[in-house]
Amino acid sequence: MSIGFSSRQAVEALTIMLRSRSFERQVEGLFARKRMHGTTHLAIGQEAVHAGMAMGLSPSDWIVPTHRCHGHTIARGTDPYEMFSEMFGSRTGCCKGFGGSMHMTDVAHCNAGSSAVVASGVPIAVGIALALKRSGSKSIGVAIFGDGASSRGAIHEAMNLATVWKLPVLFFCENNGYGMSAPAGRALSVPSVSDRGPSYSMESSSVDGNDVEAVYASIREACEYIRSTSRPFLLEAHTYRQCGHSKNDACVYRTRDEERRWMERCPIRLFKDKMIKRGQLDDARYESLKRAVDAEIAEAAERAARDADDSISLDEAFSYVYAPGKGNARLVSEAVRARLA
Ligand SMILES: Cc1ncc(C[n+]2csc(CCOP(=O)(O)OP(=O)(O)O)c2C)c(N)n1
Repeated sequence: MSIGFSSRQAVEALTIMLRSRSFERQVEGLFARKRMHGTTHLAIGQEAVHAGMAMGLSPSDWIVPTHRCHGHTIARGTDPYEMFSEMFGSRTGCCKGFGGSMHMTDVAHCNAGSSAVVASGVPIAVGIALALKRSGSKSIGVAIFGDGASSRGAIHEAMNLATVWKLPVLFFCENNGYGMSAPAGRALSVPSVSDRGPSYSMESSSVDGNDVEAVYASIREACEYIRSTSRPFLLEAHTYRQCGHSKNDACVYRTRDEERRWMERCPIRLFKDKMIKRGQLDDARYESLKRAVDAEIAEAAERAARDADDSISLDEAFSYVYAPGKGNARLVSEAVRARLA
């Protein structure tokens, strides 16, 4: 199924993609200037997946992203200031500065949180789907994972259980061609991750992950199926990360020629050209939209950098982790505190 966005939807999709790209460029700069520390996984080139998914889901569907989570988090509606603050380790971060780049949760936007442990979010999304089903909700759980993660055991257990228990979960594979330096073609037992659907009696399909309208349409179609049958669906989006796996990756495992070919299919450029051709955009409007987005994101980054020294104490952190008045929790917290002292 393919659809053409209305002008309003097209501007929304373009804006989400530009915000995702702009956020990643800011992070790249902050790391390069040694203003931000640790590591980070950027998703430059995967923006059509972020926008197509955010627009295709209902706001009450629960997503569980991966370590490469900034784009999905921003697309879902999380405040970029809270995301930058999270990466600076500040109290104003979306996880009070304790999660960092790879662990961003935002319950208000039905984002159950990402994790550094590859594939660990997939069983969590299945658990969320079980809870939603039992509560009579029409919302679904969305497990986002990469081609590399697709070979981990937890995913196979989760897919099997989701089919056996008929759970409303979307398994969404963001296949960017590589798991770190391992090409998907050498790590997978099947040509495409979606080929695995039938072995779980699960409907599945794949989509061009650099075409935002196609991603949106596939998500809508999959969600309709899941909501009407309470069965899981496996959707695979083929895309490409234009950047390295994490910071300081010289990408020696792939050729410059391959990168060039994918750059020509940059999702933002593809969609911008499509909009211009349809009369939904012109160059001046594009430039002013981009300028506005870049200014908004830069302002959020600057504000977060100014507040960066304001981190919470261990005591305060424990007050969020453990509910007050629970004797055992108190003991655990004392023990952890003693170990860290
Ligand atoms: C359980 C586990 N094994 C290994 C790693 C190291 N690791 C971090 S990212 C990554 C590759 C994941 O590839 P993929 O699932 O395709 O996602 P992508 O990074 O391409 O978005 C690996 C192996 C990890 N974080 N967790």
